[in-house]
Amino acid sequence: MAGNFCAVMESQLRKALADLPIGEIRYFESVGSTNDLALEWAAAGAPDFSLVLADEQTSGRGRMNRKWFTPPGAGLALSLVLRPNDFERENIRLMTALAALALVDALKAYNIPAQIKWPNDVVINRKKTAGVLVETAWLGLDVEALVLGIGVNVYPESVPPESELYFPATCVQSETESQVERLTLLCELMAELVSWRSRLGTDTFMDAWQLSLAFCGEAVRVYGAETALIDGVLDGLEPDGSLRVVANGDRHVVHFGELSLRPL
Ligand code: BT5
Repeated sequence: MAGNFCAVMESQLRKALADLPIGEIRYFESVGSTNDLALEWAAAGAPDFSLVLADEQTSGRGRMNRKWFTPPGAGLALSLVLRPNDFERENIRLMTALAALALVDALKAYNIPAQIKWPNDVVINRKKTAGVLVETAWLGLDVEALVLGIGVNVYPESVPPESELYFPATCVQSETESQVERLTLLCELMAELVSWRSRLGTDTFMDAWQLSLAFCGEAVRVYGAETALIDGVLDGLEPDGSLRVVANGDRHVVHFGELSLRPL
């Protein structure tokens, strides 16, 4: 497996996460993308809820092959291998929300009112702090594994220069008075992931997602490669997690994976 493996950190992680029902753990000082390693590991039989964590990513990626910036010592870059049950297999579109909701809840420990910028970003005070990238490993026509990639800006060095951003960004440490430790935040995030996974798609899950939605009731612009640009008011979530936007009195339902969103 590629990457610069670090056994000391891996055993620290194992201890810190010992109380959680998770699979195996692999830690690297520097990798291309943790999602790539997790996809390879999934194909090689990684057990459910196995974790790949890296201090630095040299080719971290976002959706549509956009870049995700992960310099050393500054953020969290992790990918989880999930072996989906039947419900999860049929509701892959909820997995991005699972990761986002887990982080929103983990940040409550720091008194941070984080929100979800549909579909895959976590924002604090309207600035992007984290992104989620879910990828799928197929076996024939079946989903063999899901890889849940999560990048979190923890310290200021993790925030890319403004010139490289389409949307303002921040980091967890800049938004709280508390001292943030990456290992502690990781443990809190993992605990929330375990907890929200068991409630995936329930009313509690959908309500929490709706409540965490950023820019609700505000004028937004929704755009996507195959979808006409919509200027309207963000109205909320549909029961299946699609986004509802009202424009000139018409309701538009925007499905997953198609679009981005930004306030006007
Ligand atoms: C995302 O994509 O936000 C998903 C990011 C997922 C990253 C994780 S890290 C662990 C795992 N391994 C990977 O290789 N990826 C996952 P998207 O919505 O397409 O946003 C990408 C855009 O966000 C870029 O085009 C930049 O404009 C901006 N960006 C890049 N790095 C950023 C950062 N650290 N903080 C804020 N914005 C960033």
